[in-house]
This record gives sequence, C-alpha cells and structure tokens, in this order.
Amino acid sequence: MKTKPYKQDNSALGYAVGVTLDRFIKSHQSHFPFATGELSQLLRDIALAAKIVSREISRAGLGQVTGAFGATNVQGEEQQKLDVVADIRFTRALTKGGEVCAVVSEEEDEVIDLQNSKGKYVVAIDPLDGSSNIDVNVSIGTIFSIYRRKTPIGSPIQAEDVLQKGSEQVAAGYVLYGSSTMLVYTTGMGVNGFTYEWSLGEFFLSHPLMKTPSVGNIYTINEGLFREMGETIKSYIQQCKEMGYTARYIGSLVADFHRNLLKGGIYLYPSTKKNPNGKIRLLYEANALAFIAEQSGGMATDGKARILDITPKELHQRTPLFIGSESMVKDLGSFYLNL
Ligand code: AHM
Ligand code: MG
Repeated sequence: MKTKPYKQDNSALGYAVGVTLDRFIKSHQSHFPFATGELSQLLRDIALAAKIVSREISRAGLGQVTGAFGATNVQGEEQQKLDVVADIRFTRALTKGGEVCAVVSEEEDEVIDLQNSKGKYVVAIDPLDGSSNIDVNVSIGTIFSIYRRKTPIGSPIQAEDVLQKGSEQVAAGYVLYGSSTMLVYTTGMGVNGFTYEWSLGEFFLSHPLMKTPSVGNIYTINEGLFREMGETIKSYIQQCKEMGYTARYIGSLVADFHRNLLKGGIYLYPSTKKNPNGKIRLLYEANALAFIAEQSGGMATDGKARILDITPKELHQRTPLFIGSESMVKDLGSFYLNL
C-alpha cells in the first residue's frame, strides 16, 4: 500500500499556531535554567481563573453581576460587582495553586499574605481593568505581573518582596475580554498571544512572537481631560493632529494597549490636575504592559524614566504612562527634556 508521511510543521520552532497554552508552557519550560515547573503551574492557574472570569463576563447582562458592589477600594473608586468577582476568582486560583506567597491587588488595600510557606512568587494584579466599561459590554481586561520573592521562602513577607522594580518581573501578561478572549504574556523571551476557544475550553496560540510596528498612526488619550493637562502634552497632542494621526480611546487600558500593539500607536495617560501623578498604577498596570511593550519591540516611559526602572515606594503608586511604538514614544521624548 502506498503511504504518505505526515508532514509536521516544525518550522516555527515550538511557536506553531494552534498549539494549546498548556503544551506551549510545557515545551518552553526547558528554556529556563533550573526550572522546577512552578512558574508554569502559576501561568496555568492564571489561565484557569481567566476562563472562569471570561464566563462570568460573557453572562454579565443576564446574571446579577453588573452594577456597583456598594463599596470603594483603597483608591476611593467605586467597586463594581464584577471587579470583586474577578478579584475573588484570581486570588482563589493563586491560593490553591501553591506557588504564590503574596498578592498585591487593585481591589485590596494591603498585601494579601496567602500563608503559603512554600510559595516563591509574588503576583501583582488588576483583576478587572476598565471599570467604567464593565456594565456597558465594552472590552475589559486583567493585568498581572509575577516576581520572585526576595526574602527566604517561608519567612514573613517583606516590603522588598512586593515593591520590586518592573525590570525584576519574571513574567507578565494580560487577558483581554474582547470580541474574543485572549491571553497575552511574556517570560522575557518574546510575547505570545493565545485565543480562547470556549467550546473546547482551551487557549490556543494564535499570535506567536508578537512584534509591534515601530511606527504607527494611532494616538490614544482621554482628550476630555485636555484642560487639565500640562503644556508639553498639549503640544504633543497638537502635533498628533497635525501629523494626521487617528484618535482611538476605549478607556480600558488592556484593550487600548492591545490594539496599539497590533497596529502601532501610542497610549498616553499623563499627569493631570486631578491626578498629578497620573492615573495608571505602577505595580499592577504599567509594569506588566511595559514589559510586554519592550519584549515586542516597543517602549514605555513616565516622561522622565523607563517605566521598568522605577523603584516603587507604595503598593498603589500611580505613574504617568506613555507606551507603544518605539518611534512614537521617542518622538514624544523630544517634548520632554529627560526622556
Ligand atoms: P481602573 O483600573 O479603575 O479601571 O482604571 C484604569 C483605567 C484604564 O483601563 C483606562 O485606560 C483608564 O483608567 C481610563 O481612565 P479615564 O476614564 O480617566 O480616561
Ligand atoms: Mg485598572
């Protein structure tokens, strides 16, 4: 009988589109020296919680999970029910997994000590970003950063374990609950994006080794705050208009960042009169996206320094954020003296 050998697609060296997240994580674990599999398991825990949160979000209009929860978080922002649901789902997944000793969450005032004497990782997370879009069926996201703890495993959690620079991240990513649900993450060896196939309950590699265009024509900023902004940023916005750039602003950082990552563009959240230090939180919003931006060829700055070089002083510290295509962030730099 004549047979035909099956031609396997090995061309992409482990980056074949369609591979499941689980298999991808497993096959890339060996790239880490002394890997014990804990980081891999941690990424799987996050993916599992993301699936559950994705399910809750997709039913948002039907269940009783929309609307305000009736409390404010440490930053004085009104918590939405889905904010709280997502916080519980992710914290539970991280607790059960056993690899994490502490969690910093947008929704919690203090560091959560998971009382896990074996955990060597610290996670900073915004469980559901884009609060203003939760109830109106517009894309929202989850953002996470993973750090190795500095103090010995089993000892009490210290400030140095949680207040680490972004450059110390061992992995970071986001989940976008958009027209499809996507998980995008990096462990410092490129950025890969996975799309969730709900009927199979799996994330599949759909965007291998993502690279952001070095030039783009999208600028993303809440221009409604124009009067509250400094002169430098006003001039930059004016230049964007003169260059004929397209304005796009969803108001969910993950969704705005993701679009610009794929198409090329710059996201700006500057200091304003209301928020002199900007609005975006360093630990669980800016750092993760800055890591991903750099890994995909882009840049991220607060207008003075590289985001990943900022030493955090507080858990819920805010920062101005300018992030996206390299040439656009560099161009913005010409408006700032020390960029
Ligand atoms: P949140 O974490 O409370 O949702 O706030 C962060 C969000 C970002 O997703 C978004 O880019 C920004 O706040 C929008 O702010 P504004 O409404 O001031 O434009
Ligand atoms: Mg947020």
